[in-house]
Amino acid sequence: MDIDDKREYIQNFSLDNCAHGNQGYNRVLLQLFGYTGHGKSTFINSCKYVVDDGQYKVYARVASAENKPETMIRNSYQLTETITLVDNRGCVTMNKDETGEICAQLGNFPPLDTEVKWFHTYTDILTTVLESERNNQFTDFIVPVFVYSARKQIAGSEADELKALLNLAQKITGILPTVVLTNKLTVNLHHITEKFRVMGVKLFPLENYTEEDHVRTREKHGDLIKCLHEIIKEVEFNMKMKRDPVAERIDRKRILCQLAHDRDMEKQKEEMMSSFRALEEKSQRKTGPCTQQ
Ligand SMILES: Nc1nc2c(ncn2[C@@H]2O[C@H](COP(=O)(O)OP(=O)(O)OP(=O)(O)O)[C@@H](O)[C@H]2O)c(=O)[nH]1
Ligand SMILES: [Mg+2]
Repeated sequence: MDIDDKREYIQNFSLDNCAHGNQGYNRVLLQLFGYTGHGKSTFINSCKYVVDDGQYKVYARVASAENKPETMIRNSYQLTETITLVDNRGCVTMNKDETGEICAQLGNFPPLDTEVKWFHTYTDILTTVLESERNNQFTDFIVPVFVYSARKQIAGSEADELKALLNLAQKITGILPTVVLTNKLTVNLHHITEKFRVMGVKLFPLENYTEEDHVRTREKHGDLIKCLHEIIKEVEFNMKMKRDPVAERIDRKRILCQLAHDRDMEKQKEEMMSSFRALEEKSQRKTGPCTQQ
């Protein structure tokens, strides 16, 4: 298949034509997630450029620099009649509140096209889950797409953190995340691809088109189309199984609430331990150091 055939496949993909029909799904949601400044919004603009095959346009606002968080609203961008890209809010570090929020976004609970606030408690997550009854988002077939920049190093402990995040994304969506590795024209590429390969994920190194540099190249177009084509082929494969969107939604609610509950218990334990330590230190200061007999 050449680039044009693959583009056509993406453009014409319809859930209705899958092995068992649409099974109650009416849209494929490519859920982009990852750290801030790694190129999620730039990837959206690149995807629109290669699939529409027209002029380069900025659809998703891009940060002026990699270290300036830009996207705060969970915006959606329609790529084809069936496929929509979601620019989820990126996180700066992977703390307990942010992983909870990422899971809520990946589970498709917060409404689209509204501002994302980070969660703090179990009640916050529960509220989002209950409020999600207002929207009809259970009819979306969710595909997690992790966006990571090859310019960033992955230190030893960060690899474990990334793996845990990818596992969590798989748990909540039921689909193995695809990894888009932006900035592939970097000296680190080999080192970083090896780190992801051992995690067993599907990896697509590519160079995004940007506002400053969107001169079409066969390689950039080819990499972007190949990535989208593989993602959609995977959707078609997963649709060969009998699925139930309502049951999947219930499972996601259960997983998210359990996660939020576990996090809250952990935090409470940490708070108790630290106030216990503070009390201990205070009482030691009062009694003074032990005198030797
Ligand atoms: N050269 C090059 N620059 C890129 C690439 N991908 C992203 N950038 C640049 O990296 C910066 C950050 O990109 P964004 O798309 O705003 O990153 P983001 O992940 O959406 O960030 P948040 O919205 O803050 O979460 C921008 O200046 C982009 O132009 C790439 O593949 N190559
Ligand atoms: Mg962004």
